[in-house]
Amino acid sequence: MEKKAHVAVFPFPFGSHPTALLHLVQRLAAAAPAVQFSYFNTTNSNQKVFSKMNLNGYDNIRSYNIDDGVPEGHVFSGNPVEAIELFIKATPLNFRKRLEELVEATGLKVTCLLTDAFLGFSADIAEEMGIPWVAFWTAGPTALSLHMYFDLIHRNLGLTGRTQNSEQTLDFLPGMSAIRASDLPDELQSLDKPDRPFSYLLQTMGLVVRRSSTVVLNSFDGIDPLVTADLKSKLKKVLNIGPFSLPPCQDQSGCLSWLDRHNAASVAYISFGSMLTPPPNELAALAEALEEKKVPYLWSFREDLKGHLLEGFFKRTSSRGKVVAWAPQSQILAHSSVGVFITHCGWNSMVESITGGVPMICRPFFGDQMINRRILADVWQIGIGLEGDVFAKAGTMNALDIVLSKENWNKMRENIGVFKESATKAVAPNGSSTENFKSFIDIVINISS
Ligand code: U2F
Repeated sequence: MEKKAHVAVFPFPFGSHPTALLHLVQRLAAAAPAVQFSYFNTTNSNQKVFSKMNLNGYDNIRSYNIDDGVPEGHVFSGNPVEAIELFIKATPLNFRKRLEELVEATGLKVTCLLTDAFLGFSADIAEEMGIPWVAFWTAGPTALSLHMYFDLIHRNLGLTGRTQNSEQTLDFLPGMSAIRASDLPDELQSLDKPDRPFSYLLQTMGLVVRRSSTVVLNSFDGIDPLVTADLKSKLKKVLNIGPFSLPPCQDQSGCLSWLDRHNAASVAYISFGSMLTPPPNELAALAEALEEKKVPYLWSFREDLKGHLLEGFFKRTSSRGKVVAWAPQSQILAHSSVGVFITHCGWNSMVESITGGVPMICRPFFGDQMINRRILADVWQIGIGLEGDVFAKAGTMNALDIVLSKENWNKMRENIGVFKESATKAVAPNGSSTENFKSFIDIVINISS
């Protein structure tokens, strides 16, 4: 019987992770129309990502709903980690069960497992099935490397909590001399037991990712060459296939035409990604700073405006500010009117800012964001952090002054230009990322194993 390539895809259903993976699947499905892609995701997340992306005509992508681990009638406490932990507790059974049902019902064997790298249990599933595990790491190479060096970091720094050894640098690791212990995400700060499921998931991933046949990143060879070379020496195969932007939403609120009416490099674009909102006191401080400096702003603000603490600010400043619930971010960052991006330093946002050539003001919160801030502010010098690492009125006004001053802005633009040039080369025909994507297709559609 002829064997057909069938790729089972497991996303991590939070933040931009599932969209980023579905975007990759879409590109693969376009390049390999004879291959079947089965995308297993929680019902909620499936609804969200499939409504955001136009997959009309992609008959070779099918979605399947899996259990999200939320007990019936469960009332959430408001802590965003709760949904993540419930989901993790339901893994890997939820994925396995649905996958087995599908194979049994269709007789279509799985020939490759393509998953978010967070889902380290995929190593076992792929091994049992005798197929390759291709892991998509949605953040940057330094964060991946830090997870892989988890044991060594703990041995060298003797970490027992965030306050300890905070200024100590990680200069014992290749390409990490600027990173400080305090930049490490919580998941790497202490040796956690399975009672903290997210930390446990990531710590496990750091160990098992070596078993993947390939790790794919939204990065390019010009970024962090030392870290990337080290990753290449430790992993079986590393493919930088970026930079790519996640598909932007429709510009229903007219953000781009609003930007057209502004001077070059004058507007502050503000977004904290797909999961975060700064605490109320920081939101107020940021708003006060923007108002006092009279900086035109475009704010992607996911909260309900009615009765919100900032409702008055948005009304008062409506002649020079625009607030939208979700913005076509990559297009905004490519617009010449945007002078600064006020960001949480999520990896995709950072990549889009580099591609658009926009200097950043950083307010990182968790995960890899502190690492990204350290690199982009201290090493690449394409943005700056905030005094005390939080939004306070004076510090934010100061940061706006620094980034928007002609001399600093030009210098940062020049620094970004170096990355932009290497990014452009990477995705050009015959560029490294273009070639790596071709290898990625070959690996994913190969059915010899
Ligand atoms: C998690 O980050 P997020 O998903 O919160 O943030 P990003 O990686 O920056 O991705 C946000 C994406 O959402 C898009 C934006 C990015 O592609 O263009 N977007 C948009 O289209 N419109 C909007 O109004 C706002 C955003 C995590 F929190 C980070 O620490 C990780 O680095 C990241 C990747 O693993 O995932």
